[in-house]
Amino acid sequence: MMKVADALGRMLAELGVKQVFGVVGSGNFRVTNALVASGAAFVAARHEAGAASMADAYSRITGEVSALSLHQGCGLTNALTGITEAAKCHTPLLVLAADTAVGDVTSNFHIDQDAAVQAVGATPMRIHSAETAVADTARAFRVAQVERTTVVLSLPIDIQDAEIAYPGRRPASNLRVTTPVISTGDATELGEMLVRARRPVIIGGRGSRVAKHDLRELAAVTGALLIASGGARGVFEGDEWALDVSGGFSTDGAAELVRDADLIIGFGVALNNWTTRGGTLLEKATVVQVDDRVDAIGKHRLVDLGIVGDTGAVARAVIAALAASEASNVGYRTPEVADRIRRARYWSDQEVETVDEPGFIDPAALTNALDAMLPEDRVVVVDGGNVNAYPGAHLRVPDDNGYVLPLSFQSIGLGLASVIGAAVARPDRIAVLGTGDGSLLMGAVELETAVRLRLGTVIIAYNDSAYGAEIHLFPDATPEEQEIVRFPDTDIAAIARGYGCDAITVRSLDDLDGVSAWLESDRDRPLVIDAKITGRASWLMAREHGH
Ligand SMILES: Cc1ncc(C[n+]2csc(CCOP(=O)(O)OP(=O)(O)O)c2C)c(N)n1
Repeated sequence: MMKVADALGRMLAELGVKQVFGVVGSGNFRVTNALVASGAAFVAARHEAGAASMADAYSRITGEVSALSLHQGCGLTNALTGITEAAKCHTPLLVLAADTAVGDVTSNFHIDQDAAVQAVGATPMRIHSAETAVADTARAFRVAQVERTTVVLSLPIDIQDAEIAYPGRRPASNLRVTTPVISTGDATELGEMLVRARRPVIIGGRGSRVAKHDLRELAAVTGALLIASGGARGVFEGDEWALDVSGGFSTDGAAELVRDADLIIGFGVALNNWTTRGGTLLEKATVVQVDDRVDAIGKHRLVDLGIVGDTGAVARAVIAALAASEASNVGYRTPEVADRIRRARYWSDQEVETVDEPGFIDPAALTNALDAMLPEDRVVVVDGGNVNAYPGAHLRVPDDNGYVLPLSFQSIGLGLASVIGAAVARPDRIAVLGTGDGSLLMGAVELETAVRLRLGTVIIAYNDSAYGAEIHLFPDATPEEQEIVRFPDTDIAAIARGYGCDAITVRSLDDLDGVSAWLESDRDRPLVIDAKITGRASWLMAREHGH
């Protein structure tokens, strides 16, 4: 006999949970220790909001279900923003949320956890009794894994404490999942559309990551150009016919090439306002959307043809149909376009007007310089705000495991915890965060976590002593009105050193010598770059808001 909490921890480890993030209180002490005793690694965050974003980033990069362990009630509410972000991004995440004992509605910790979870778009599940707890938990793990959802499994503390026998036959240990496939007729039709097109473009979203090699092959046969959505940046990196990123982060030249397409096929991509620049990139093209979720088709943009199917299976079926008919197409792949792609691919090659203001560094010049200095084998994580375009678009990424954009909820402040999750997921790479001072300070307490984990992570704080986005969104505001979004200059480097980080203050490119020195050090702690930047609107802000 064993306690339910011990059985659940052991079974989740057996099902494949390797990594747990959380903040431990009385309600999740036992289940978390059971996971650790069965081989899972645990990272103690300093705030549940941080733990949630760490788990989210970890699972985005690895594709594995990680666990987020929370105390009942307030542990869950503290984590809700990160849980919302994960749910919106379809991160396969299992939240183990302790809950008050069944019927104990007068406990201080009591809230209606299922209603809270439902409200933010995650999937509420719970263990219902000691007898069903193991099966309930296995089901929750499977739903998170197979449906790619964020499941919050509530664990009432009285049920956790009950005694059960560990089951001999484990649920879900033998699961086969069949993916939807496309008929030969539909594959042939899609193939014909592609070979007829003169300027076809394939946009790959996060759902294209599993199909990236097939999509490169399909694009090669049909003369299509390739480009990633923001969320999937890096997915086609290295292909000579691929542009970097579609939408808000596009260079002008890349946006032009997408806008001139006569056929656009989105694979596993939402085609939202960011990826399509409010739909303007799709206006001239016939648009096809391939996704394994029917509710994704036409959700953000109406499309001419929707195909519900596994992105890889669809790509392979179309390649086979084209091979059978021996059809191929030069399409968009002309020498002139090759030259345009080379010039338009990266932001770091674009002319960007820089501002010369003594004592402050231009954020574009800073980012391009860091891009050249930092090792290419990296994971880039990007926070929100006015400055987000610089790390988001100027720092190059090696592949689709090298980029995390925790902005599905457009919440600022998730960057620091996300970069910690990314660094834990990819200890072989250098993790780099680009964040504003406002965003960083929202979750700065996790600097301690990064130091404790000895993460050699680079944190670029674009410090304009303001919520810059709000200043540039309201250019006609009076100085008095702007006061509510301006702050005194904060010595972020000193704060970071206080937590145990290495830190430098940067006011000019010459100060980046400190980065070179750190790169040559043991890199056993984070480097925080407090970059005092010129406070101007980013090119993205200027384009979107016309100033
Ligand atoms: C949780 C949350 N609160 C408020 C906002 C509104 N908001 C968007 S950008 C921003 C300012 C961000 O400041 P900072 O991180 O310093 O970046 P900057 O805009 O200065 O580049 C705010 C408050 C938000 N998106 N998310």
